Amino acid sequence: MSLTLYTWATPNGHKPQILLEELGVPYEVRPVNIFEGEQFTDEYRRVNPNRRIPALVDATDPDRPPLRVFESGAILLHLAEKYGRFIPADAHGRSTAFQWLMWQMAGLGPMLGQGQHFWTYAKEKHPYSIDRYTKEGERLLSVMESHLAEHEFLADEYSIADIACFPWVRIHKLANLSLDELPHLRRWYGAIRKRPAVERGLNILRDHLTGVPDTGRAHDVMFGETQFRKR
Ligand SMILES: N[C@@H](CCC(=O)N[C@@H](CS)C(=O)NCC(=O)O)C(=O)O
Repeated sequence: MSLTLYTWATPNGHKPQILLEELGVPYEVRPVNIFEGEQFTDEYRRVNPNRRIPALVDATDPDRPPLRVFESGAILLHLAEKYGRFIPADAHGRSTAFQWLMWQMAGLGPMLGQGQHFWTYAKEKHPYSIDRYTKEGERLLSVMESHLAEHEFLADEYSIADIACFPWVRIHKLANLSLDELPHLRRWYGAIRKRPAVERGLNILRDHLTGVPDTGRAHDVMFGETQFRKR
């Protein structure tokens, strides 16, 4: 009876990797090489119908069939609630953590993801797209900056809200963004970065570097025909 995390070394994969290391519970890592198209196997579709990483299979309850959990935000919530940690106990604190978690899932992640795509990975550099996602990325980071000027962490105590946002702030340069003018965000980032569990979480699959290898195949799998044929 175990927890199995299907993941790859990307910001969305780092979120549950960090939380599982913070929790210190036993789990198994199954690498899914998204550059080689392993997310498109029939076996993996049964774990994640959306064919993306991460996904979790929770087979720890002997009285229930294994639960599959997809979407990184849902995985963080599932684990935090299961173990009663890294989620504030009181209603106000929980609501604040949920708000920042939703903000990350709907805003910070998708927008920096697009910024990273157009700035770093797109073969043709498209000024309008780069400008749009750079500006939106700057806006989102400034929202965090203002909040962190008055709060130590996003939801007052270190929580899944911070764990969700941290890996996306970490890759800001790939999205054409800078933290130079954001001292409170840098303070928050530094405090999280030096946590031993964060270091361990980032080291999982570290040799599979964040980023898309610059080969035609990886581009096709991630952004081209393969991506759209495999529904
Ligand atoms: N909203 C999803 C996004 C998952 C996602 O887009 N994962 C990327 C890696 S960061 C992926 O699996 N990409 C593979 C592909 O595009 O085929 C989540 O947070 O879990």
